Formats: sequence, C-alpha cells, structure tokens
Amino acid sequence: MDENESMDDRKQIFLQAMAGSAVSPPPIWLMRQAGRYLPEYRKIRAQHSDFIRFCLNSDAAAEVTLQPIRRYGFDASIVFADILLIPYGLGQKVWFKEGEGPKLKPLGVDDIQSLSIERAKQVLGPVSETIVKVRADLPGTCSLIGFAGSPWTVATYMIEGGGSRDRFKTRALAWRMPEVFDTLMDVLVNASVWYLKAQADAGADVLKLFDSWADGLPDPIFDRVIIRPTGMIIDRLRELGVTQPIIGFPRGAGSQAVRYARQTGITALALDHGTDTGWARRALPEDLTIQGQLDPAVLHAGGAVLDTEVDRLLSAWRGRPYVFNLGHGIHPDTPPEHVTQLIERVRSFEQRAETSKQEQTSWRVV
Ligand code: 1CP
Repeated sequence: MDENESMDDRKQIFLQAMAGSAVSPPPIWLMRQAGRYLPEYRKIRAQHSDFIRFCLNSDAAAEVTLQPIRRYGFDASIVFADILLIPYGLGQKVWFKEGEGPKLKPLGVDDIQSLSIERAKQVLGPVSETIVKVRADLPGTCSLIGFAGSPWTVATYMIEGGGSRDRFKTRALAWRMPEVFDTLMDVLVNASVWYLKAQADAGADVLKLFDSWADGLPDPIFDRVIIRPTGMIIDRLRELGVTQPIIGFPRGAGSQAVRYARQTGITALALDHGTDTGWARRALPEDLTIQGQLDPAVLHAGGAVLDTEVDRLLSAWRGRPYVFNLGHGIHPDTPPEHVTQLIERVRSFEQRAETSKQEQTSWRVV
C-alpha cells in the first residue's frame, strides 16, 4: 500500500464503514452533536432570537456545524439545520418557542394544495451554502452529512402542529383519507428529493433520512407511510445520479426495521437504543452498515456505566460494518466532558482488546 492510499484510509473511515467495511475501532459521530450541551453553541445561539433564521444563516450554521468537530474531532459532521425547514419552505407557519420545542399552524386538508415546492427551493438555498462553507473548513479526516426528515415524521409535525405523544391525528388521517394523505406524502417526497440532491451537489458525502416517529405503526401503515415514501426518495435520487450513501433512521420501528432495510434501498440503518442488539445482529443483513444504539441517558450519566455500555456495543458489533452513535439525539444537559470520555473509550477499543489478549496469554504462560 503506498503512502497516499494509507493516508486516504485514515481519512475515510466513516465512508469505509458506509461502503460496508468493518472498521475497528469504528468511526464515531453523535446525533445533535451541535447543540445546547455545548457552551460555544449557547453563546452564538443567544445572538439569534429566531431559530429558523438561525438555521438559514449560512455563516452561523456553518460555525455551529464545525464547533463539535473542533472540540472533539468526530469522524463525521452533520450540517446544522432542522427537519422543519421543509414545512417552513413549503409555506407553513413554523416557529420555535423557548423550552417548548417547535410549533406549527396545523395543516388542514385544504391547505395541502397551497404548499409550494418552488417556494421551498427559494427559501432553502442557504442550507446548500452552509454545506459549501463547512466543506471548505472541514479537516480531511471528517465527512459531511446532509439530511432531511422523512415524509411521515415531517407530516406528523405538520398535522399535529408540533411534537405529540402518539401522533393520533396523523394516523387517523392516514386511515380515513388515504388519497389525501398520500398527496401530502408525494409533496414531501418531491421536496425531499430536491433538497437532498441540492445538499449532495453542494458537497455532502452522505445523506440521512430521520424518521424519528416511526414507532407504533401497524404493518399496512408502516409500509405505506414509511417504506413507500422512503423507497421513492431513494429511487428518485439514484435516477438523478446521486451516488452518496444514504442512512435511514426509522426510530422505534423494532422488527419492521428488517423490511425497511431490505425494501427501501438505504445504505445504512441507524438503530435506536430500545432495539434488542442480539436480535438485530441476527435479523439484519450482515453486510448492512449499522449505526447507533448508545442510550443518550448513559452518556448523560457518564462514569463506569458509560464505559461498560460502550464496550458492550463495540463487542456486539465487532466484525460488522458499524458506526458508533447514540440511539437518539444528545440530551441538552449532557456534560461535554462525557463526550470526551466516550470518544476516548471508543478509540482505545482495539488497544484494550490487545492488552487483555496479552494479559490472558502471559497468565497462561505463568
Ligand atoms: O434552541 C435551540 O437551539 C433548538 C434546539 C434544536 C437544535 C440544536 C432544534 C429544535 N433543532 C436543532 C438542530 C437539529 N435538528 C439538527 C442539527 C444537526 C446536529 O445533529 O448536530 C438535526 C439533525 C435535527 C433534526 C431534527 N429536528 C429531528 C430528527 C432527529 C431527532 O432528534 O429525532 C427532529 C424530530 C427535529 C424537530 C426538532 N427541532 C428542534 C427540536 C427541539 C425538535 C424535537 C422536538 C420534539 O421532540 O418533537
């Protein structure tokens, strides 16, 4: 192997894992790694009262995307934006209330026809600019992820008017008025295809679809609102010549994740912390890249339980293409030094495995 090749290997460990290699120790990044747990994020956020405008300010967004990379040296960065930029771009009223999360003027059936993809194209341009700016400052060892919310999860916010406990209104609409609901899904598919392609063209190495509310859906609805639109987005992106790996995150899908992995065309599957690890190892294709599974609450706890849990996941996924990550976003109260501990623990895994092998050997010799 020549020098350039080995340099390249080191640079590309996240992309290698995405391509199906079992890299050990695995690459690491964290969902919501740019955010309120970082003092440097809170400082810049305090200067911008409106969250949507903050996301659409490409200088500010590029800066906060890079903050966790500078502090921790993660193997991947994720563009700072939000899944609710699509409803906002399509013309729905969206705002963020301090301490209460996102609010939207709930979408009525008659409002669907007034959603405008042309408007979204105008409004969401700054996200591509953020990607260009981040790319220019990113170390060669770090990949860049672009993302969108999946149509189902975005639709739940649009219909409920914010986060909700069981997404009842959205489920009821999907059962009661399937044609109307599928029209909304199609609008979101089209907007997402345009948005993800724009991010890929701007320089994203990998794309991710967040389906944070994929839990609690009966099979026929899961297939219709999760698998079908996700598959359509991926097929359309491939037809348009987008070759970047695509991570799917159907949070809470449980055993439905197997169908999701086989039928949507995703490159990698992000798993939440509630999924049975042993089952997932057996049920999911061996060559499918897996990402995630650390409970954000154990990262918040830190200490010995964090080390033990990191080791459990590293051992469980050893020999499989794997990316270390949380099972959901980092909790805002997480002490930043716990993230340092986590990264050190992950990156010293092979060393520890080697030391324990040597200890066992010398013990046997004695
Ligand atoms: O005041 C603040 O700073 C707001 C906190 C915040 C942040 C940091 C929100 C509001 N969004 C974000 C950024 C964000 N959102 C990123 C940035 C990149 C990174 O990971 O570092 C990403 C990928 C998202 C995606 C997102 N937004 C999801 C999918 C992932 C997930 O966590 O499930 C969802 C569901 C949202 C909606 C949203 N936006 C913000 C909040 C607090 C929420 C969740 C509300 C809820 O629980 O319903």
